[in-house]
Amino acid sequence: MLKTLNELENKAMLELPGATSEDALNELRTRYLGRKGLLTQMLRQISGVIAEERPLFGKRSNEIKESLSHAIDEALEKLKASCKNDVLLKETIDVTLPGRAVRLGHLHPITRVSQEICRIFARMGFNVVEGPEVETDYYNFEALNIPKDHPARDMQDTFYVEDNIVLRTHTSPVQIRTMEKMKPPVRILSPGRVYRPDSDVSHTPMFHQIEGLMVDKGVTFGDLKGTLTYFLKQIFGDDILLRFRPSFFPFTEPSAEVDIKCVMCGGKGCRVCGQSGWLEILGSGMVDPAVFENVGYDPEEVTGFAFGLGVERIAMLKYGISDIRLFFENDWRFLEQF
Ligand code: 2NL
Repeated sequence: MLKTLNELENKAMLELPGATSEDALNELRTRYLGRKGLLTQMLRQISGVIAEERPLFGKRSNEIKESLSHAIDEALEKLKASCKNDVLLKETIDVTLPGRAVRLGHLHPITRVSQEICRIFARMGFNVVEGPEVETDYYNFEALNIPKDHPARDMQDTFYVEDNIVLRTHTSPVQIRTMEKMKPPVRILSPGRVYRPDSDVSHTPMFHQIEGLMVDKGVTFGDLKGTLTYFLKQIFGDDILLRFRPSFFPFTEPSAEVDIKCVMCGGKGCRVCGQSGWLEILGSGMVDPAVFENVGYDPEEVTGFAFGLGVERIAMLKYGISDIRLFFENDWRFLEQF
């Protein structure tokens, strides 16, 4: 019987190196040491062992149980340690590798130019105000002295939402609303989206406009010229040549359009300036007394100047872009150049 016991131990120890997984080791333990295991079964046969050998048989059984159990525990420990090692090796990070650069975005060129314009006027004390893009007929036309039969009010030139509701065609309504709310002096700038049913290389149905307004006692046409000259030199450079050309707007009297010497051809005449050598940059004028009456200002007491410009047009001339639609396609190859 003792011989069988020793053979069982040898067999188990020989099997041990072959059990290379946690499951296999647990299976081995159950098969030998479990309640119905081989060693347990042998112990049950102790009655068949001659009385003199029984103590030794019992002692050996316990020794085998101890040593086998210990050997399996050890193998399990080793297995766990090597698994952990495998994971660590697999998940090793090479901290010396160069990092992956994050592609940085930036503001849209129209936003940049708009902010640049606002900053120039902010330095002269103009405050930025905003207002609704859907307007009433009154704020968009009537208050600005634009007569009922004016072509700008046609269905062809204005997006009508309802009978008396339009998408604003300029940001002047913001100035009207501001004047209604506050007394002079007023020095404001109103940037924003405006809408007109136009579409070609230099027109999109939505574009960005900035209007400015200054009202106080004693504001003159000289103030208008000085302010706009300073602005245009800041935007296009000190060497720019400009001219004030008489014009007409229903909301200003007198009115003037401001041109700069063509930045493309230097005044020789080219496609961009239509061979004239000059580029129209903005419209301006002294606020018409009728507009002051509409907002409750006394035209005998205060005067003011106003102007309006298209942001896309300024950006096109500043960067030499010939198709306005590029600003709205948002093609990365175009945008990343700014
Ligand atoms: C243009 C240039 C302009 C104004 C806008 C204005 C606003 C008020 C009163 C008087 Cl509240 N004027 N804005 C003035 C002159 C020109 O825009 O080319 N518009 C068609």
